[in-house]
Amino acid sequence: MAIEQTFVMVKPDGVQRGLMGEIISRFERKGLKLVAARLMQVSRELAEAHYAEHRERPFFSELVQFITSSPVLAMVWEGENAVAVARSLMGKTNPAEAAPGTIRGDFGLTIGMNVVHGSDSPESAAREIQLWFDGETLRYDKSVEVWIR
Ligand code: DAT
Ligand code: MG
Repeated sequence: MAIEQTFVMVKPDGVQRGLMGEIISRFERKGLKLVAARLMQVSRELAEAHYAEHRERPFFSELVQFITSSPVLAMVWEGENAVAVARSLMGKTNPAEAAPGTIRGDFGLTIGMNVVHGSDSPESAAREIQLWFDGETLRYDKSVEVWIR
């Protein structure tokens, strides 16, 4: 296993519903470290680039419309196996199928508004961190890290 970084976003529904603190708290308690964060209004250009792999899917325009409809909280979280760990905290894509105890399982209802995004692989994470943060993250030590290994 290696220290990884992953891109996580609280989507417009999560921000509007006041779930930012709850979601940040879950990643913090898990032991991941926040190394970049920005509350931002997403441009159509950025939304289309972020979801480029879904360009041909029937829900693409709805997805871009949703992500650009209201601010999102874009973040980078770091830690051992961070990509897979973040995905497991989030739960399945469709909140109706996501297990209780996961973010989508606890707070989502439909696939159209599933509260959070997380990179699906280390390669996607690298691409998304470059796209959203120009690859810039903070490097700092937390004394508690010796207890999270
Ligand atoms: P994930 O966000 O879990 O990585 P994905 O990459 O397959 O899932 O899809 C990206 C987003 O697109 C997803 O979070 C919600 C939306 N989406 C996926 N499948 C959909 C569908 N069948 N109908 C509507 N929206 C969908
Ligand atoms: Mg995805």
